[in-house]
Amino acid sequence: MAAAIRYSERHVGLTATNPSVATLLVRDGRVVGRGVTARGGRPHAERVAVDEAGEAARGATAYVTLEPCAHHGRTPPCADGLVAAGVARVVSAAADPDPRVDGKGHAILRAGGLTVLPRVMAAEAGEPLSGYLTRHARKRPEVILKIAVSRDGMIGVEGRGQVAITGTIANRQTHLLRSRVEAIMIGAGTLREDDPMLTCRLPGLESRSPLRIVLDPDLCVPQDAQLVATAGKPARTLLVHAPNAPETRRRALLEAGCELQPAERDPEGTGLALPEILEDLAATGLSSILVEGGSRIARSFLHNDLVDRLILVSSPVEIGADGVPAAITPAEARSQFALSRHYVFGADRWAEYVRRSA
Ligand code: AOF
Ligand code: ZN
Repeated sequence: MAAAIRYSERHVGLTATNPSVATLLVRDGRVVGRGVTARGGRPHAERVAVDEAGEAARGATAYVTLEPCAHHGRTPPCADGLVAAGVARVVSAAADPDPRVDGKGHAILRAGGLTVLPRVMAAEAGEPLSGYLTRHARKRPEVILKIAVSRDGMIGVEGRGQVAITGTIANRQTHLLRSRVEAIMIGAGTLREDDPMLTCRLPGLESRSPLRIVLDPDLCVPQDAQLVATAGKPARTLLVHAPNAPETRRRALLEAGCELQPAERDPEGTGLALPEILEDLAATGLSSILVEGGSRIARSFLHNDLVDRLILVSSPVEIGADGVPAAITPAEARSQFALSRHYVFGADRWAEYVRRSA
């Protein structure tokens, strides 16, 4: 199961609206078939593994990181596929909260005469499935908030564009993170300041760039911004705007290849209502978002208690008193979240926190 869970990591971020699941078929101590949910979500992992194993699947044990599906979607149920292939035993990890599955997969397997061993390493399997599980449990995507902080607690300087805070290793780690999420989100302020690309630029992983989302109530993003100029080409660009954003801007941005999504303004009327935006994104099947914006968007997510994972990257660089302070200090992070991982990347420290379970 540990090997199956590692294999399931392969397509995390690439299978929306499905989770990235893996299946290993083992017979006589040898792996005879393996599968991971294909890019785009289909075929499912079990189908791929059974096809690879062919006749060798007969009498094998299937290790699956999520309960096999029971529904006729765009593909026939995986539980039926495992029965038909002659698999003898299924060891499964996480339960599938999708109401079309939710126990019915295991029931089909048992009715087909297979031995079923559920909930083996369920917690570990839940890690690569965390976006999918969060979307079902909270009706919104999993939110990862990443903040790079200088020694004196700043994230940049107003009006100075992108300021280098973290070093090469941490920056590459950020790109790796981008390759594993389904979307990246920033606010219009960061777009104007930094004019970022928000793509994954690790050699070989460029095609894993996620959807780029900008919260831009009045659609004031410049037409020559990189995110607009490259909309749809290396990656999609989605602009979330207030209902009364100017129609001329809407038309120009659609023409440039951007996607648009309306959202209500927040109660103060300065930004957009985050909980509703996330709910709408989840309804389209989006399971994970990396928030890489500035202080304002970070504060909104923290203030609305919408952060599932917080990543604080601390660098030795000094910015000075004209800097923009980070939305959260390491001390506040430690009191509000639980530290889950900690790495040293060159001169930088990369700390990952998770929501304290309520
Ligand atoms: C599996 N194996 O590899 C995955 C599963 O839209 P569909 O027909 O592809 O079904 C989507 C549902 O299938 C999804 O909500 C989840 O319950 C399950 N995902 N199941 O047996 C897989 N990715
Ligand atoms: Zn399936």
